[in-house]
Amino acid sequence: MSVVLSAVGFAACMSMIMATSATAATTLGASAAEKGRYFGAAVAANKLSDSVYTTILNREFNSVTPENEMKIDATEPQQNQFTYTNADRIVSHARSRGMQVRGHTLAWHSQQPGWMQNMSGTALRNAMLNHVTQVATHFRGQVVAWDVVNEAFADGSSGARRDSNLQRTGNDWIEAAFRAARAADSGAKLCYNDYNTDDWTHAKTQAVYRMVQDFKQRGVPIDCVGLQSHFNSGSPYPGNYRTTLSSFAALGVDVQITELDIEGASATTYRNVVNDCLAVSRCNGITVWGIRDSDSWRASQTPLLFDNSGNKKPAYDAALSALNSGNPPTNPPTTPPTNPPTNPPTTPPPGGPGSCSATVSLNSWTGGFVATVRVTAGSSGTNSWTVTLTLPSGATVSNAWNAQRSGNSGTVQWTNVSYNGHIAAGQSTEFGFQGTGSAAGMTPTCTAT
Ligand code: G2I
Repeated sequence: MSVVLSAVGFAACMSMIMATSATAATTLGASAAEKGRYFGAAVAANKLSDSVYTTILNREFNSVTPENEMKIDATEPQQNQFTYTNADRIVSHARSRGMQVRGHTLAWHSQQPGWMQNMSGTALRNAMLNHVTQVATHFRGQVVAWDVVNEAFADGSSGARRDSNLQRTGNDWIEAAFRAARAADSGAKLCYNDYNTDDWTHAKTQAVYRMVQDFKQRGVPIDCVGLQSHFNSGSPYPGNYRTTLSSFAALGVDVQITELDIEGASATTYRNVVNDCLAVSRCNGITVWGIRDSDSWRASQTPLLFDNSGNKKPAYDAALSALNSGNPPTNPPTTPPTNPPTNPPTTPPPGGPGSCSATVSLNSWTGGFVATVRVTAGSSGTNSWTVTLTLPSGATVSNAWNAQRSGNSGTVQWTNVSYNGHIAAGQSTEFGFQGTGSAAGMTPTCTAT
């Protein structure tokens, strides 16, 4: 009898192992997509003819940021003469392979063409706004998120704006740039992007936080904050990084890790960064600033996930396994919830049936989207819940996590799975789904039982 039981136990165990290994994603992009996120790389147009480079790019990443090709000196080398050849090459390489594109960057004190460096006052303000308008219009519908303004705050303890010709046109230059970008491309997420804003206690981080808070309060159109996260011995990964991510997210913006590289490529630090992003539902993606170490602006620091020959480094394995073991689980969940009850409760949990509410946040790109639905219990909590959502015509759900669904288009009912039906009073849980088409404008209703 014990032999039979062991055999059954062994078979059950093996099938769990096989189920897990059969479904674990094997690339960064695929794994991130299962978590409703992207994993991207900065790409240089002149490397698209290098087959080692493009093999890794095409296999591993589902988001691309042009490293230099969308900057002001590249796109407007002479005033009012716009050149998009190299940027368009990257965009077309990415989008033809289903990768999304982050635009970088519309307004910046650096990499200005000579004509702009020599400008000031109203002429510069108007030239900057014209640049934002023209470039955002050219890439409308192709770029998921824009770094509208880059690196506008000073380093050190002042918390002040960085002095620059743009800053000298008036303190409102940043919000003017965001308004121009929104007017030109209402579909792109508009981000403020900076470095040395990773440590929550730093004056620069706090200053950017206050600006974003002010923009949200006054209705300036901002959707996201980019943390460049160039970590090295002088500016190391801080232990409070997750607090920084979640604090920005709590302002009602997405958070994106936009230019990640880590001196020495510590596997532990890469794992920590991935885990921190996965722990914050509005952290919607990570971009590494280059593919191989030799592609890095800091090549001698060997800060990336692939070595000079294109081999995966230990940091790659750490990042992938952190992505694969992160939340939310894929659909259907292949691993049990982290804290399943060891024995079924003998009496129903307190609370419920009560009321609940639901909100949807969307991460959209041309032809697709990821929706995150937050279910919040009313004052008596829930034992189970159902959310009803009507997708616009043409939108289809391709996969989902943390909820069961009744169909994949039109009006879809989502019900809790075993481990997230019980929500204590005032608390929340999240489920998500990925699909094709456009899911804009969905209004969820929630019923608690
Ligand atoms: O400096 C690292 C990054 C910091 N945040 C903003 C990013 O846009 C910035 O990227 C780097 C690129 O990785 C470099 O590739 O920006 C640098 C310029 O600020 C880029 O370097 C420039 C060189 O300075 C130029 O001499 C060169 O012509 O790259 C150009 C294209 O290869």
